Amino acid sequence: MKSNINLAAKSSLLCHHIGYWSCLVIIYWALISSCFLNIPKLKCGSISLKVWCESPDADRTPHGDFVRFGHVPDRVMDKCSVQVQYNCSTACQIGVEIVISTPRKTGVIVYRRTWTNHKRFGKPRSRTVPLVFPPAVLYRRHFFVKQPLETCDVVLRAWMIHLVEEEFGVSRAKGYERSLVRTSTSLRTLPLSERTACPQTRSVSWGAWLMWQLTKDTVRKCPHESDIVDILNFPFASTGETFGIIHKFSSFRNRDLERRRTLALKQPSVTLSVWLYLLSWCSQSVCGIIRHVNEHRNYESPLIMLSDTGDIVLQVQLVDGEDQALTAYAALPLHTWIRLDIFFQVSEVRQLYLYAVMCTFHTRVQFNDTSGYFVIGGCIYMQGIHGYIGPIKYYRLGSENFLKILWFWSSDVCESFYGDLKRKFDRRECTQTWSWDQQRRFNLTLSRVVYQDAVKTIAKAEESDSGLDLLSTVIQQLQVSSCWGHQHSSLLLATLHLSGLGVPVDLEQGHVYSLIGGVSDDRLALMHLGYKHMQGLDGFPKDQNTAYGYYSNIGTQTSIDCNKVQDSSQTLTEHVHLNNDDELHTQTGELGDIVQYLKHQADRGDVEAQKTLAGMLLWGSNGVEKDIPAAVMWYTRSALQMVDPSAMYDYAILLLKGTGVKKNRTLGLELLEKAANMGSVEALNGLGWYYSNIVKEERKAYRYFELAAQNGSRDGLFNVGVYQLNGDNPDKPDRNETAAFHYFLHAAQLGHVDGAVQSALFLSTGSIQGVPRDQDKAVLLLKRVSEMNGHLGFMVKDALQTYQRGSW
Ligand SMILES: *[C@@H]1O[C@H](CO)[C@@H](O)[C@H](O)[C@H]1NC(C)=O
Ligand SMILES: *[C@@H]1O[C@H](CO)[C@@H](O)[C@H](O)[C@H]1NC(C)=O
Ligand SMILES: *[C@@H]1O[C@H](CO)[C@@H](O)[C@H](O)[C@H]1NC(C)=O
Ligand SMILES: *[C@@H]1O[C@H](CO)[C@@H](O)[C@H](O)[C@H]1NC(C)=O
Ligand SMILES: *[C@@H]1O[C@H](CO)[C@@H](O)[C@H](O)[C@H]1NC(C)=O
Ligand SMILES: CC(=O)N[C@H]1CO[C@H](CO)[C@@H](O)[C@@H]1O
Repeated sequence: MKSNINLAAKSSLLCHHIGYWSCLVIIYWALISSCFLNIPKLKCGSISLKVWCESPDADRTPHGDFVRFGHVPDRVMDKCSVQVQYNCSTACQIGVEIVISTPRKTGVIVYRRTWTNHKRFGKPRSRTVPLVFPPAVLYRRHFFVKQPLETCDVVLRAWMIHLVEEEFGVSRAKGYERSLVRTSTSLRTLPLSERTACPQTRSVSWGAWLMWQLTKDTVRKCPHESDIVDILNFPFASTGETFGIIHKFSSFRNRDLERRRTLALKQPSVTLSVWLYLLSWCSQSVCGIIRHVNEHRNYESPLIMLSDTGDIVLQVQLVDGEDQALTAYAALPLHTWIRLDIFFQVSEVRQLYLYAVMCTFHTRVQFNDTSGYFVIGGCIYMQGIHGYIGPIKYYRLGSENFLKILWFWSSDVCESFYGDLKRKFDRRECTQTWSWDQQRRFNLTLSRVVYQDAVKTIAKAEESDSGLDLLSTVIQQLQVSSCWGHQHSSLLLATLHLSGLGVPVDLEQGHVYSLIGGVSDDRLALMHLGYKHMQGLDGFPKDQNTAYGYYSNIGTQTSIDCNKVQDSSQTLTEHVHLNNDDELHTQTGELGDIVQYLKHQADRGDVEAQKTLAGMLLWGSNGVEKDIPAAVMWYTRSALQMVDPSAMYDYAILLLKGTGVKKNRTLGLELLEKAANMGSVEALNGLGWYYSNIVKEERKAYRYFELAAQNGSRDGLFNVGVYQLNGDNPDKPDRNETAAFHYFLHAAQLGHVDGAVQSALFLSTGSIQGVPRDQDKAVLLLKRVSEMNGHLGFMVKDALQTYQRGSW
């Protein structure tokens, strides 16, 4: 009813070219699409090597010394070797090392082999070095490996130092740090659960074996913590509105990591890697991809946005409070998966590639990821992109080289899911009509006809022997109509694939169609996605942040829908248990006994019957057709003839809003006052509404709202909350967000839709004093009000009627 806190987007300036902190945006898509052409997985890595890592002179000295790997294993395994090629211009020492990082410790050298070279200088040579990995890295927990190590990162590196006469024989433990040239590569490792047991190499005493058998299933747990965070591991369907995912970072529990992070705040070095699939460029000047809102609710670094020309706009805040922005002119392609890698680092970045932009700032950048929260997609301050976002990886402590990231991703990139998503969107019959602009112009009538036809075919399928064949036709019809942008078709397809009705269960197809439905902002598709993510069903990752992203959208739509009584496509939702005959009995429509009985009683002047009937007619519930004039007639009778306070209130609101009856404020106010005097709590709130919206007397309005709230009116509670939030109460002009939150929460618990949306936002961001973040509670609150959505009610009613006819 009132607007919320507003936060103005900060100004965008062009960057100064006097360096200190720099950032680099790299956009890959040529690279990624080549992966989709079914080039074997490893090729992705090697392509990226060629494209991105050509820096000719970085790994050799002017004298021609170099060290590099020839043949190198791609993963951690027993009994393997690496070939090292090197060229010494003078006496030198070469070393090969394996360095591992575990969730608890980083940079532990577990293997080192060194040798010296005193002859044949200036000629490239090569040596094969056997690699020995500790069993704790190779195998799972077993008799011989009691404490296996979970590794985040295994790096194989080689280095070379020149030997100076007096240094012979001196400890060379610091070889790598002092080296002239060096090289490294990441090795893949298996997670603990996928490793094999260590082969038995010696005999074991019976007693020791028995002890092992007794204790082997006790699992030692240590907190897993990594500086690489999967902010999202499943695409999020972003509708281009102000709804998105809220993510909050906490400090590392691992002291080692936390120390590194706090030290790094002075010289931030972070990397963000985001997958995008755009359906259109931004419809306003900028749309959010990822934004950081700090605890004072100002934008902080970084803000990554998409412009209306498809370019990437990056904004950072400097420590002196100034904001700076730069644009990476990319004109991002639509309808293809793109990966955006954004590096922020202190050191100067030497390489500059096609599609890469570098910018340096004159002073330090303000960066603290534990402050405030991050938004993916839209939030109340700015709309999000239209398309899909995710997966997203965030390297909190930065990533030293691009290669390592590419490596990290290359195994995910070609995974069939994304391939499938791409195939789906790039299918030929879709590409002709799938363009969003065209689609808006396209007449949806046709796809609706196809959909209805498909639904009819389903009904036919159950009666026919060739039912399953018919269903495969249905799937084809639905695919066409989904391509044309018919939302219910996408959802129905998703349901068929996920539940395996008429087709084998196919989760990937189910996911693809669920996401297509979600991005078109369809209420039921959003609710479907939110619910699956909340519960982690059907292969959707369980993730309350994502669930919140969907439910906040549907919650807001529910609040808007609530005010559209006249919309014929919604009705009140009712929970009906199909196994309860009595409940089913009340749902029998106008000709049913209950409704007939109500009509009879209402005619005889029973106020309760009149009000119930009026409610049914106004909303079209209990199988009754919506009939607003008839509803108004019954309300008029109960209010004016029977002098019933709650009917008076309902009728007064219809009069004040002019719903189904001619607007009459005088009569409306008179009825409200009468009803309030007769003890109607709703009427107290209605009076507040009258004074606040119609005659604009805030002091009087607040007093009525407060009275209503004290008497347990959920609307009253919500309205008092709004006054507290905005500081609109003339007697107490200080804003108190904590108090506002508690009013909203109280209203939400009584089923107030806007109260739930507001309190869930505060719970999700954890941004106000005394209200800790609680994403689970936020999702639950929103889920409850979302299920009151009138469109869901319409669907349920339809489904129920079909059920009663005994049809599929
Ligand atoms: C090896 O080093 C020598 C100088 O020490 C240089 O002349 C030669 O070109 C180098 N060889 C290669 C293959 O780089
Ligand atoms: C980062 O933000 C957190 C949370 O607001 C705060 O406690 C911490 O002091 C900040 N660190 C720095 C260095 O500003
Ligand atoms: C679009 O729909 C209208 C009815 O809503 C219909 O009269 C018209 O023929 C349709 N146009 C096309 C191009 O299908
Ligand atoms: C409002 O209702 C009152 C009482 O029924 C009536 O006298 C008055 O004419 C109505 N005003 C309008 C504008 O219809
Ligand atoms: C805000 O409201 C809360 C709870 O109602 C109260 O405890 C707190 O003192 C208020 N703060 C201010 C600044 O008035
Ligand atoms: C209509 C009604 O019930 N009003 C009561 C609301 O609560 C206040 C105090 O809490 C009472 O004084 C009112 O009579």
